Amino acid sequence: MRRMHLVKSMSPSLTSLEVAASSFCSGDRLIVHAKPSSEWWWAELRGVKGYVPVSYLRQDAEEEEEEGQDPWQDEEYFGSYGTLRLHLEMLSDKSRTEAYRQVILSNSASLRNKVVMDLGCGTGIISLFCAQLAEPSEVYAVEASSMAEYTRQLVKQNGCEEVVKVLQGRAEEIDLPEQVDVLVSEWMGNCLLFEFMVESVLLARDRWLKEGGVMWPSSAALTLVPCQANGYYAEKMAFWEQPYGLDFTPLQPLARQEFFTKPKFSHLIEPNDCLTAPCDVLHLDMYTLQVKDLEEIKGQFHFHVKTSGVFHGFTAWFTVHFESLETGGASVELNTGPNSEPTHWKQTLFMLDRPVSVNAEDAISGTIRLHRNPVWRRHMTVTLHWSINSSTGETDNCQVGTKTFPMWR
Ligand code: J7C
Repeated sequence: MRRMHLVKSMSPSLTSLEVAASSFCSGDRLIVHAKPSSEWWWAELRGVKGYVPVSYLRQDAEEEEEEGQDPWQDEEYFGSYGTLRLHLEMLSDKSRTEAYRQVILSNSASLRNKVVMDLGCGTGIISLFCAQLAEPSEVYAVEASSMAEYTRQLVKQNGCEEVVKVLQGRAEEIDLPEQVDVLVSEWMGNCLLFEFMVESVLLARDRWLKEGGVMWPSSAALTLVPCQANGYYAEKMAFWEQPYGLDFTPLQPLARQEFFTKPKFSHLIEPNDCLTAPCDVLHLDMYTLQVKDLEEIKGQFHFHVKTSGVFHGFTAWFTVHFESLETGGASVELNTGPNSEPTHWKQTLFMLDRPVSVNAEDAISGTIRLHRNPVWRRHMTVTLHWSINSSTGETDNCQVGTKTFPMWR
């Protein structure tokens, strides 16, 4: 982790410093890269690295402020789920909500007399489906936000209070009177993991799921495709080429920084804008996945371009699977990709800094790395590394690139 520190007084004589080329002054902000001893830290100032005496440093006010903050930002997070806006968005998403309904319906016989936990139940829709479509003995509907008070009313209003017990609190902190047969949750965020609610699900699994119990979803995959994004590129970048007949291209570096640094959530890619067949780059098994695995997740891809076009970036989406409890029953899938009905997650677009023309049969291969923010636990960065190998076989026609996208910090 890089930490900023302010220098509190003039630098001492630097004779003992390895890099004495740069002295520092009161008020300079150093980036501390490592703290190998309590007296000397390895730091950087204006691009020059060296050891600095700790006694001459004081902590940045900004950092001090950050230290008092909750790395999970729960107040803000659960605050936003205490209002209707997000619940309306989730409930209005038919593909999402119907997928869970279908899971309950197609497993209704097996759910008889089972104990279910619905983690992050929101307005309680999944719990209500359970009570309505199956005959579980108990459904524990766990919700941390203040919406839980209303959820309790909704359960009563719909005559399900005998079966559905609403528990308000963080899933990590609540106590259930018994272990559960089924742990169901709708925890997926943008690009699957953003929000990292999945951590709460894994902790609940380890604490409350019976041996041999069922996880819904049972697995998840992240899919990637190299794509064109002509509309978005024109709107944010090509625009500066000739507005009103004038040359505004000096603003393009700024535009790149402002619009292409972070991924674009809520992108809807047309199937025709996919330059290749998509490829699953990550696969999560909800039975074996561990919290520590979330820190860094890596995947690979190999694509073959179908038809010539402009490679503007990569689009990502996810799919989750729900295994069937019924013998021979088909598993249910919720796919948020361009060949399925659009969901409220839409897709996530990662724009390259510069578009690249590609031809049919060119190969695009590389890696993806999801790196969870070590401080802000609901955030991550996505690093894409790619190389394009031309089908014409020209040796100098291999282009490589790397780009790291913060989501959001
Ligand atoms: N404990 C209880 N409720 C939670 C937790 C948790 N650890 N994490 C998220 N929620 C609730 C949140 O308040 C909201 O109603 C829903 O789960 C989030 C669904 N978000 C999503 N991306 N699927």
